Amino acid sequence: MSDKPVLTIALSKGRILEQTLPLLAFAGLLPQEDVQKTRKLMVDGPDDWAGSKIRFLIIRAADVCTYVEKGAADLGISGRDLLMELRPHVYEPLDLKIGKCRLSICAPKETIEAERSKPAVGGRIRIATKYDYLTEQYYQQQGIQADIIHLYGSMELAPLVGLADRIVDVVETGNTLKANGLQEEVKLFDISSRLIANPASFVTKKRQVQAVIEKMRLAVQGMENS
Ligand code: PRT
Ligand code: MG
Repeated sequence: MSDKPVLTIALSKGRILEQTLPLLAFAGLLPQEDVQKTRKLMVDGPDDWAGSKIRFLIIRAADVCTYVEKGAADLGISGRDLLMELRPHVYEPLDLKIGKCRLSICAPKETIEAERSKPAVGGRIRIATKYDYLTEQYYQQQGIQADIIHLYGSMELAPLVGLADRIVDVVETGNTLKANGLQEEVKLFDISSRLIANPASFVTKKRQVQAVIEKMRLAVQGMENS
């Protein structure tokens, strides 16, 4: 019988994926092939999981929000940084407690020291980031004029070559900052990855979506206690 409902779960490839797999394993929700090796973007999961057929989409972290918001996926896993920046219309029922990091304003050591002795008044500052919205919001609240320089990656380079005065980026160990002579100046938010759900799926596939949320909740608890 192939009339089982299909439940589609969007996974972020890249650094979150590795930490997602043990949670999925705990919940009995493993993909049928090695998603870290395959070049397939859509991979089957269990054929009969709480009465539905599971499939996974393996996509760029920033695209997970879009797939879930538009209903191309019923559920997904996304970093809180991206949820706050992109503000998709999705439910966020569970903190998975993986992909932990923080979103911070960082600057060269010399800049921070110089401004400690002589605070910059007025003037504009240039911030390199891929978090345009969150950066703009923060500086607006501070009453500081900020020019956002949008970059797609390796933000840490921008202050070194005079492209920007500061960066707003994710920091985990701080090693990348250190290697590039930068320091954390202000921590804006603590970040972890979240399970997200399409609001319509929440209604039309309520039983299956709830089952995934509950199993994943137990998986998070299980991982915490292990
Ligand atoms: O890298 P790519 O452009 O393909 O995609 P992406 O950056 O959107 O995805 P990915 O996989 O790099 O990140 C996905 C999610 O992982 C982010 O949205 C965060 O929620 C989470 N996360 C957790 C991180 C980090 N830790 C992290 N360390 N995302 C990025 N980093 C970067 C950080 O910006 C720094 O440049 O890793 C670098 C090293 O960090 P340190 O402090 O450990 O040196
Ligand atoms: Mg990255």
